[in-house]
Amino acid sequence: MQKDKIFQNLGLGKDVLEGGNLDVYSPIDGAKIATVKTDTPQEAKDKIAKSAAAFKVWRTVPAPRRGELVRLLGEKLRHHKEDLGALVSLECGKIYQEGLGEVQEMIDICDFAVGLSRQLYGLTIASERPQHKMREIWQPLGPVGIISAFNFPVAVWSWNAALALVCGNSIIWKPSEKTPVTALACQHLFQQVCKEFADAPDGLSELLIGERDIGEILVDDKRVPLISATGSTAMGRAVGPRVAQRFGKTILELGGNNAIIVAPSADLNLAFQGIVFGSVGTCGQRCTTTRRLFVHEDVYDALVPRLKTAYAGLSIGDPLDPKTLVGPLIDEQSYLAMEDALNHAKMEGGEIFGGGRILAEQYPNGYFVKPAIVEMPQGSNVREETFAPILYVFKYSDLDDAIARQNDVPQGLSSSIFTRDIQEAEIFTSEAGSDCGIANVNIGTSGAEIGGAFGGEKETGGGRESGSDSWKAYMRRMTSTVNYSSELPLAQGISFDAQG
Ligand code: UN1
Repeated sequence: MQKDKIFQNLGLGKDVLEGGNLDVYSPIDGAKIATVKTDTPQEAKDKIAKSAAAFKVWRTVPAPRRGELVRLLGEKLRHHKEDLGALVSLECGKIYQEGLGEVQEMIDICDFAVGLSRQLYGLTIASERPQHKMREIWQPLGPVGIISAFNFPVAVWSWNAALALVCGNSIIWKPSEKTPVTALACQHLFQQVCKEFADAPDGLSELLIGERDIGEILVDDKRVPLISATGSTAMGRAVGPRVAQRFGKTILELGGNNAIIVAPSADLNLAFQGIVFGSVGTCGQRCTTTRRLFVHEDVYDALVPRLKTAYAGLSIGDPLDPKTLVGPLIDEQSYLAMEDALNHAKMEGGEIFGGGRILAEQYPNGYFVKPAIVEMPQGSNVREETFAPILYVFKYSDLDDAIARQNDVPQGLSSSIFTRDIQEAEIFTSEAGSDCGIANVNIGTSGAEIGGAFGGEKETGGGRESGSDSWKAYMRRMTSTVNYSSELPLAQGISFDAQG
């Protein structure tokens, strides 16, 4: 699809794409695709004020009616799935199929949130006092700040936005400065939906474009009770304490160092598919990317050479070409980080297959790389996340040892085991098994559905987004006790007789 056609279909005109001060480049060929306007600190503060005012109106709209707005957003996204999917490819470099998948995640979470808008249930709790009723009421929280990364430039926003909106909150989005155009497209689509919907107050969704300083304004603002931030552990380490300092809440979705264990009884065809998609998909730039592989010694020689053959045959190139399986890295910095990590692995005794830049003549400003497999020495581990397609492979002989090594890293996002042995599968998902937020059996580490809660432990940040009861993080829990008697009994049987 042609760039101009994509912009046109998504309603992005020259007023949005030109004349600003932030150049946006496509990672495919390094071509400038837009020069967008960034917000000044004052503009950012004004937008937060607008969002706070919008919240006061939106919180009074009945939740199922709020769901109707999200339903319309889902419809709009269905209509623009191909255009937005292609824009995602163009701006962040993932292949078109994955761009479409990302928009499908947006549609799915909208559907989920519409149902949820009639299910924001609270408990009724037995009171210890006669003729008293105690219940929990879930209340809207306030403006929700959403900070998102370049690698899922639109889906992560939608997980937060759809839930926050049905919960009665306004939303303020600070996208990655590497992918502001997809954010502008989503904002435009959302505004179109709001026009068709009488109850949407002005300022219900605000967009802050800029670098770190603009993000900090959002993070520090007391009017924003919840910051949901997705990105590196370094970013989370900066954001978490700043928000805590003002007693705000956070949902942090940070780094991963995800592993797959392949047991002797595994269906190797399944394992093979899961490993290749998990390790090279989105060019190794998903937070759920498979970064480590523990293969049992009995199946090592049946699996690892096959992976190498697949890696050698991967079609790498223009992500908008349907034949391509691996697009470019986001930028030169990512390429240099990959080179560094490979050099480091070599020093540690790793044997490298693949790696290195390709297509540099055709795309002097695009950073295409061959995904790498690194066979690591006995007993070693890799504890850092490098956001690039590097799969570290370890041989194991004892499952408990493999699980212990899988867990022995600072991150705790996603994990999986391929096995047909029910004992092994159940051990892996037991309290003594994987310590991650996601633990799969016979599917890979990436590509989670939106119906489950998404997020991880340890340095992954502990937050949960999208499905299950993640919505509770976007609301304020109120405990309300109602006395319908003519007495005022005190809890715990305390006697207190005031005279007068
Ligand atoms: C991310 O990489 O930030 O499970 C999110 C997955 C996707 C989401 C990844 N559904 O791979």
